[in-house]
Amino acid sequence: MTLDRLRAAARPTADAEAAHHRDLDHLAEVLQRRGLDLEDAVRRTSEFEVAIPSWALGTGGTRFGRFPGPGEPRDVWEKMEDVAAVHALTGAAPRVSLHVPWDEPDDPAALRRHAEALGLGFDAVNSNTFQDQPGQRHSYKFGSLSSADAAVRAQAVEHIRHVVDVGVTLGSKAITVWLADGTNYPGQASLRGAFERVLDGLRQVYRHLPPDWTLFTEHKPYEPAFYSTVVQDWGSSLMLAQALGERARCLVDLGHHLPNTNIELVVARLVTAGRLGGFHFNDSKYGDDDLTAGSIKPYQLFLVFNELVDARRDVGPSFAPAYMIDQSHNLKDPLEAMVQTVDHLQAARARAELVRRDALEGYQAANDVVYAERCLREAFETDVTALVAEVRRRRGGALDPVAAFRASGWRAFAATARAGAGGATYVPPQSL
Ligand SMILES: [Mn+2]
Repeated sequence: MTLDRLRAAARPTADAEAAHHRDLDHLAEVLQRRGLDLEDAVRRTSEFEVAIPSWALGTGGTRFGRFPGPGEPRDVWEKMEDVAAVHALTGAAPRVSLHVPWDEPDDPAALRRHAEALGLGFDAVNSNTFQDQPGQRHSYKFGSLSSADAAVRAQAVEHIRHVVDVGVTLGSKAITVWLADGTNYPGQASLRGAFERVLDGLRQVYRHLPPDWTLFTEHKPYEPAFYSTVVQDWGSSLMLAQALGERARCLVDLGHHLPNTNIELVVARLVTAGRLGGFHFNDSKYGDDDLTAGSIKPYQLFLVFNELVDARRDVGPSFAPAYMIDQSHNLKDPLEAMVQTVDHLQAARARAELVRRDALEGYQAANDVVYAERCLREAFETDVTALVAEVRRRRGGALDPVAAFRASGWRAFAATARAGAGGATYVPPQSL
């Protein structure tokens, strides 16, 4: 599959480019009045990159059904092409977050060469101890690392270590462990015992990590367990990270919180603890909906990025969480959804870069509630369309990446090139 058609579609017409520069000049003037420098904001926003999950390039589904579209990638090799497409259009998605075993390659070294030829690298790899795989000896029905059965726990440790080994060959530097472990009924398991068994299992995984690797623990309050989840909140995740060691960090999945949770506060706490590892970006209305990041609660996404930009300023360049996407695209074309997501994330980052932080500190010191809030609203309400388009333009992407994707005819081309294998090769679960 050629990327040339995307790059050609990404090149703006003379009229579009002229209009873009007029918009950019206007924004520069608006920012100048606030004492902000457009060039500075463009440069800082350009630092943002996000990894694309291998499991969200085909249509997802719910427990009720799945409605795949034409031209979806048939295997992990074609998924790399789709990630390269997202990167070609946005200039901000140069890495893949691979799921094992869903997207485990027969030859990881060959997959790495394939990715590199497409200009891609690998972010955190993801293990799976929440499903039984064909031929698997022991079932995870009653948990994996938390299981009461030592043989089940040993199998789970072995699997996660294997995922690390695959990741080493791919050039990844981190593993994300999300555990479905939990119970549906009071009394089903010891709440303390289950946690201690998980910690013990993660210690065995941690000992297997190469010295330059990081282990991310991902919390989730409920689903599939409906009474108790072992790593149910950021406090449990932090306890694990602190018990394991310096290279264990907490991963925040935006959809893994109960309604109305103040997620930016969770982020701030983890920054203070020095244990913010990374993100799974998505959005939700009710539960772990895995909708497009910024589609439901854009102000929340901005406030999360506000904490990140603030932390970057205080901590310095060593503050570098792993930014990843975790979504399920049930209705949208998965590639359009992914491109739209990267755009939303870049826009949230750009807005956070426009917060006048010195002024905000002054308002906070003076207990000026209204002006402190106005300071954030001013940045949030700024139209950053031209700013983000400029970031993309300088990185070889499109001014309007979704429009460029449609204009390229990629999907119709893929439908022909990828015909005959029955669409996607697996049915991803609604969420993880
Ligand atoms: Mn996740």
